[in-house]
Amino acid sequence: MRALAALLAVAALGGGSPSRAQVVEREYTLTLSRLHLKAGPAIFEVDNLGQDPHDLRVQRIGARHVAGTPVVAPGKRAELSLKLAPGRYSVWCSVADHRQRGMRAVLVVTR
Ligand SMILES: [Cu+2]
Repeated sequence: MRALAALLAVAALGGGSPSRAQVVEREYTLTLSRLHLKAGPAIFEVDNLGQDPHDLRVQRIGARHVAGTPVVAPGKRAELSLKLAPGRYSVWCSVADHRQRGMRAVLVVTR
């Protein structure tokens, strides 16, 4: 019975297979392949196609926790795995003043 409850919980999260979104970073843009994701496990693939180092920060608006990648060198890639709750998320690059220069986006997560 407990196993069944666990299975149902996984099914409610979308079968456990993570949603994926690509994040392309350049000077000074941050482009998400999708601005809407389903709640549950997600993997962000960060591709730094710029000339400078960049990173990725993800924070649910109103929450304290900030998730992120290490700095990604030009031409390199990183992945960030997260469990997303429904809500609106700020997504940005935290290197120097890149956020103010335009490396930011808002992501919407729904049930
Ligand atoms: Cu940056």
